Formats: sequence, C-alpha cells, structure tokens
Amino acid sequence: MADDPKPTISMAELLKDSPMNWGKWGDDDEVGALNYLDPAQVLRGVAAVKSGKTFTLQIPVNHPGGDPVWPGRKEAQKFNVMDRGHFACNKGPHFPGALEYSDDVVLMYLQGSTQYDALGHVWYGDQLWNGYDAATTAGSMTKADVFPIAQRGVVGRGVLIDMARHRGKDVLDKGETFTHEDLLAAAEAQGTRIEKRDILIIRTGWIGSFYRREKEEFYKDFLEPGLTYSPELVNWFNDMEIPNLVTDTIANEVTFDPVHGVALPLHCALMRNLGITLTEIAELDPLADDCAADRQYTFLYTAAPLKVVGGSGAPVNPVVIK
Ligand code: UVW
Repeated sequence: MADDPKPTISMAELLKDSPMNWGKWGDDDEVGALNYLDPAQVLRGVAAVKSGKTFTLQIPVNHPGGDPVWPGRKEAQKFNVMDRGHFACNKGPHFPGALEYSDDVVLMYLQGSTQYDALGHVWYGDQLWNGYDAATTAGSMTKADVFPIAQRGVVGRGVLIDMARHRGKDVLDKGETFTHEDLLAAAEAQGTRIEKRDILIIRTGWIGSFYRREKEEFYKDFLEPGLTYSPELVNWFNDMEIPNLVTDTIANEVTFDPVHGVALPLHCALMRNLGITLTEIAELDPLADDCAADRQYTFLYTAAPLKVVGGSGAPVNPVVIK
C-alpha cells in the first residue's frame, strides 16, 4: 500500500452531511438501491439488446499468472483431491460401471475474484447499511450480508463508460482520478447517455493490465485509479438512482481520497449510506473493445453472486447481452 496519507479528517466528519437512504425501503432492507431495478428496468435492459452478442465479466479464478486481490488478501488456492492417478493406484472409489472423476477444493477470499460486496461489508461509526449495528458482523454477518443480493439477482440496463479509452490510454495511471462530470463527458464522446437507474460500468483498464505487468510493480505503493469523492458526485449517484456500480478495479474508487487522505470514502458514501451495490474486479476489456467497434455502449446486464449465507461478499460471473 502507499504510505498512510495521514487523513486530515475522519470518515464520519467527511460524510456528516452526505445523503442517506436508510429506511427508504423499510427497516429490514438488505439490498438497498437494487430496489430500483423493478420489472420496468428489466424490460429497459432487454430493449437494449440488439445483436445477441454475449460477454462474461468475471476474471479467471486460479489464473496461472495469479489473481489480482486487495493487498493483505491471498489469491485463490485450488487443490486437486481426486484425479486419474487415484483410480490408476486403486485409491479412487469404486462405482458400478467403473465411473471415474476428478475433484477440486478452492480456498479463496469471497472478495478474491470478481465479486459483489454485501451492503454491510464496510462501515464506520458502528453502523452498517440501513443503520444495522456493526456487532451483527461478529462471526458471520446476520444483517446486510450478500445472501439477499444473491437471492434477488441483478438485472437491468447496463451502460459502459470507457474512461481509459476516453483519455486515450490502455490503462489509467496509478492514483488517476475522475469525477461524475468526467463520466458524463466520456458518455457524450461515446455517443451514449447515462440514464436514471442504469447499472453503471466503468472501465479503467486496471485489472486487464494486471496480467501484463510484473506483480511487484502492480502492487507497489498500491494506489488504484478510480472515481474520487465529492459531495456533488455522491448527490449525482443518488439523484440518478444508480443501483449498482461495476468497475475493473479492486475497490471501485481511487484508494485514498486525494483531498483528505481518507481510504475508500465512496464505499461508505455510496454503499453504506445510499445502499448502492458495488461489483469489483470485473473483466471489461473484451466488452469495451466490442463497444468501441460497434458503438453500442448499452446492453442487458445480468448477475447472480453465489448464495453465501452470512457472506461479506460473493464471487460472480456477470453476463452482458448486447
Ligand atoms: C475492502 O474490503 C477494503 O475493499 P473491497 O470492497 O474492495 O473488498
């Protein structure tokens, strides 16, 4: 990680006047702004389908070149526990008809691949999304875990904003920031309009670059590019009723707010306070190349994270249909 930038202010102070959607969908809500994705939004997504081309957005798990993870987390470890060798040595189970099989076990962080964060994944001031007590995370989350998001699924109109391409780069620089105004400018240049209740997908080129860079260089002074906090940006997300933010970075926003030095303030302003779901580590390069080629930046977006009871997040392989 980059040296601690010594924040000049606490998260609570920074966000003291930030808008809140707590209670908006009831005292028991655990899916937040996904409530915006009503049947009309699903049909709006379906109406964006033009050619039938499909794209999957999950990065590989257990890639031979490694898996990008937040510093401090470990990459997925896959163990083969049954293969042809077991049967060759007469150590495999015997099935009538002589069926043989392979089996694997994967040990991984739930945030260790393309993933949905549970709304209660991050917090400050001892309260999670919707005001739930942070003590409900003890042992296993009992409030605002990922299960209700997984149970519901996410379907709507997606819009891709290709910030890297807009800035004429393969990948944004470490710590390079952009605002909602930049998103609007990029959308205009693409000939796209971000509409109310769109699932917002932003490409920086960062995750794709992981597979081309030396790992040490990728993680050195860890500082991802991304959206940067401002009250105006938070209000824009709220006014646009954005249900879900998807990016090809590990944490969806610039790692440290460059003005105040606070780590990941948008996790709190957007997810904890507004209930906007965050999807991280998406593979967006093939989709972006196709959008640049056919100039179609909107599509049907569908995703269903794994149904991990009490999970702080869950891996997902979103599917986009153009
Ligand atoms: C952290 O948990 C710090 O971030 P993320 O949401 O990227 O997993």
